[in-house]
Amino acid sequence: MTKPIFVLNGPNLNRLGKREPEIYGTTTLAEIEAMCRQAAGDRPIRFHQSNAEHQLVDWVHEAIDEGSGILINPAGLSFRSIPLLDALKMFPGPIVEFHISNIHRREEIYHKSLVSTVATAVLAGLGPGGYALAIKWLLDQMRE
Ligand code: DHK
Repeated sequence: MTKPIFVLNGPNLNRLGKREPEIYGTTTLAEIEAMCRQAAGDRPIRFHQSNAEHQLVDWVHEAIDEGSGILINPAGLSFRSIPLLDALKMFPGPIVEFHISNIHRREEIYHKSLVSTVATAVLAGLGPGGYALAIKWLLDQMRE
């Protein structure tokens, strides 16, 4: 059984398409999900979004038990969530932290991600299309 890649999205990402299009573009989360599934090919994807910290922690626990890799856009939880950080520390596989925007060019509050201290790789500023690149990278890690 091929273990799935978990693609996890944090608060407010359900509003993509209408949310600050000058920063995040107009691609919707549903369109991003389709891009991820296409990029993954035969590899199963578990694609989730929640505005609730505890739900993201629960999905990381599922990934610990069942997943091969995690692609996570923690959104605003990147910068303050100890529970999410603690859950990610338990994940044995590769983790890609992903941000649509270049958080380092934005307001100071977005510059220091806790998740980056445990992520295998960090992608920021590539826009919504970057999700597919992150999936491809994760697939390569699983072939090695
Ligand atoms: C999305 C968010 O919601 C912000 O809180 C992050 C990230 C940036 C993004 O670029 O995808 O700071």
